Amino acid sequence: MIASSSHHISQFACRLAAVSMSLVFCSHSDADVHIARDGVSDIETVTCESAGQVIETVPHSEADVKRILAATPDAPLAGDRVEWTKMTLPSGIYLRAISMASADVGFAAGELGKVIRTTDGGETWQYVLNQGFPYYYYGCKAIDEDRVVISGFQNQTGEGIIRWSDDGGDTWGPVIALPGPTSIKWLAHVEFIDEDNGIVEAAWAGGVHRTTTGGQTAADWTYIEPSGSWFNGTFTFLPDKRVWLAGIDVVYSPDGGVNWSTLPSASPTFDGPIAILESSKGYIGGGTISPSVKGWVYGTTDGGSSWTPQPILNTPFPIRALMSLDDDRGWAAGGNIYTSIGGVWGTEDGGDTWQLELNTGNEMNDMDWVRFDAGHVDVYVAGYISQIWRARLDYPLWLPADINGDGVVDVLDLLELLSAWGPCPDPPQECPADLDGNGVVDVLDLLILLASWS
Ligand SMILES: [Ca+2]
Ligand SMILES: [Ca+2]
Repeated sequence: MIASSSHHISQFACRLAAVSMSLVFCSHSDADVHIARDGVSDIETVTCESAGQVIETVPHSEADVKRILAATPDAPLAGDRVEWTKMTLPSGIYLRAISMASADVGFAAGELGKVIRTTDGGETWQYVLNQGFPYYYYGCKAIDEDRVVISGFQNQTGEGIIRWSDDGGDTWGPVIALPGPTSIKWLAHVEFIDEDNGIVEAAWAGGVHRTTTGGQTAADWTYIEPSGSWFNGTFTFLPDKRVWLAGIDVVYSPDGGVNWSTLPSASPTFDGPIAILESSKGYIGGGTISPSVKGWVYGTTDGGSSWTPQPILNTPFPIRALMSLDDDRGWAAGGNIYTSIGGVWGTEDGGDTWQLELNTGNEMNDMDWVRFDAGHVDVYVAGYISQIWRARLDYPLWLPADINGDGVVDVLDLLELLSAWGPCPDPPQECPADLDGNGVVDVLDLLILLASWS
């Protein structure tokens, strides 16, 4: 069913126009978002733009997949400092989102109703859902190895939809349509900070749905429209409930999406993906595919209250996903399917310098990371077509109570603490067993150690 009368009229006008043209753009109620209907494949597409500068037209047809598969060369590695490895997965998937539940188990979702799963740490991926047209999934969040939610849209009804699995993707619950904007209801990325609190983007309406009750049914979600235009790319939802999304506007919520304010824009064109750490340091990116193909990243140290006056990174393709491990290590991924360009840029110094770590020759859309062991994390990037890459980085877990530095807190650390019992020696001698830094090794430090026992 068509969701609103204005939407219906727009579609009708497009159908008439499509008789003589394969792709026709019709003006929607919001001038920055355009709906069209492909006269050949009958897919409804939406374009996000501002003042004639376009960042994205989605979704894609089977013909797009065939053409891009034929055109994409094997991707060379950009350097040997960071080794990215291509994972093995089914061919022909327009991947939009990836989420790792653990070092072993993860999920990735894409267009034409496809979800794939790994159970071997990303090495291989297999289908757990393959609905086909008219289902498109642009968001995916694994809350744990069993519970995973996907978000997207139904291309015929125009509904924004989510779907849950409670058994690691073996079976899926009903397709749930979320009541939302009167314009374009389609959903993009989804994030949960715990099992109760989630946010899903109504990206093409500049809105969000939020839940504080797990989001299992449509009634668990509340719709809010902090922008009213469009958002693009990955967004941030921190455990402390701060939220940032960006597109035409940059919007911020301090409380899980209840209250919103508008922050300054970074780019004079428009913004897109946004990644902010708990320290309030972070990045915002964007780019265009028309009339020129290019991208950018700006930085912030105050949660987006202000941005660097100039880009800290300029790229030859739009940035669509941003992610930070800490204040120093971060990534910017993106690309453009229409010119077979894309990859991952990385920084190790908080955005002062960047290098192209991975040249995929195609569009990357989402990133995630997960701890592999006490000494390493796995970083993932996913995108078109059927591309998932993994980098395993040396990144030791910071355990203050790991006094002997072997990556675990155990009886050896306990013995060190007991042997250091009492007042700390005078500086510059170190006092590693004084875990709370109060100058004495005592029962308070013992409690900290026991609380972080491996
Ligand atoms: Ca230890
Ligand atoms: Ca102490």
